[in-house]
Amino acid sequence: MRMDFDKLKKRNSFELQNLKAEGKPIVGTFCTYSPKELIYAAGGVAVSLCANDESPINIAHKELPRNLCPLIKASYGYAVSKKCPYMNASDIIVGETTCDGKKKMYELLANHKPVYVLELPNMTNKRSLALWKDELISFKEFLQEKFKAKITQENLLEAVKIQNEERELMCELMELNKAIPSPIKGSELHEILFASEFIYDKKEKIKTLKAFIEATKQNLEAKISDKKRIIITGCPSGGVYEKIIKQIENLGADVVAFENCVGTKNYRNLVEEKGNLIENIAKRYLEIPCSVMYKNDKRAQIIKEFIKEYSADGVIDIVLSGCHTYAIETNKIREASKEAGANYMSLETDYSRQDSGQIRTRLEAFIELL
Ligand code: BJ8
Repeated sequence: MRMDFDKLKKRNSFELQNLKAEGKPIVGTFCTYSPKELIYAAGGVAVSLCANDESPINIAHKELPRNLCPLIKASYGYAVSKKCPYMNASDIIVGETTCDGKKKMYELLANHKPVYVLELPNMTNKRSLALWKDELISFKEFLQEKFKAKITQENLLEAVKIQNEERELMCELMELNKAIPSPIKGSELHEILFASEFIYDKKEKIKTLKAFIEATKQNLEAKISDKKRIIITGCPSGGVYEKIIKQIENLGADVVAFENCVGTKNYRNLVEEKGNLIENIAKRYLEIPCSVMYKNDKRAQIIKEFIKEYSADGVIDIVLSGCHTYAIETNKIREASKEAGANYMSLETDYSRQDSGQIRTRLEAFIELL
């Protein structure tokens, strides 16, 4: 069944070219805060941009500092080297004022591509919500103007509903791993989550998800398993998949959940379908428990809940080198993990392979301890 996701991903990367040829607006996104509902309501397609390997980082070093987060350098390197097909196909790139590195990268990126930056507030209070709602209204106007589109109550509601349905299914899929033993290997789940970001036909994606969930449910077996169960949290894990996620499995433990933007951060919380839709969209996105927010207490709470719900033995917090906000939150997440009865380890790393041996040794010691 997983093959269906791979096939769909491959086919749809070709389809992106067809969508472009048909005149569909293609909007490149970097972050979970990008309000996809507005893009879809404008008749556009939101595409995730490449940022998950070290190949373009040297090019980025010509303009960006070496000690910057690898995700930002890879994003920029891909953009200037024109090696990201999704970036090349994009009519506009949408960014948000999240961390400082990304903000400054967007300034440089604007020399290569049209960039629209949304001012994401730093807090989640009432005033911040009002600002964010205003930003979304301006973005809506921008999309209408740029793509000669009309965003109506009807097409926005349709976009909200389809995004909600996808979110619910993605959460259902991830939550299957609460079972013991977890039915989906962490590496497989990561690949599905990753691939699903590149499937543009929402209806087909929903169909494939439903079939996958059903097939997995039917194969659930109640067995005794002594495999240690690990939750991944922190920075996005796409660029460190081989040296962390795969390695954990090679060492005989299971990754049961991803509390990051590859996983649950992208899908938790629905947009309320009644009332003022722009305000509801603003509220939903402001709920994302990202470390860039002051104060981001929700993440520690979620970790505690996840440890119980997924019967986890350990939490591994991925900190990409140069990511100060996630690095600062490590103490909070360590405390939360301890409180909920799980062991904790933070792993600071970048996209290079230089520390693979060292990471394997640390993972080995951590898993032995569980
Ligand atoms: S919602 S996690 S995708 S900002 S890792 S670039 S924070 S220095 S990726 Fe992120 Fe949106 Fe938050 Fe998710 Fe900066 Fe940290 Fe690098 Fe980061």
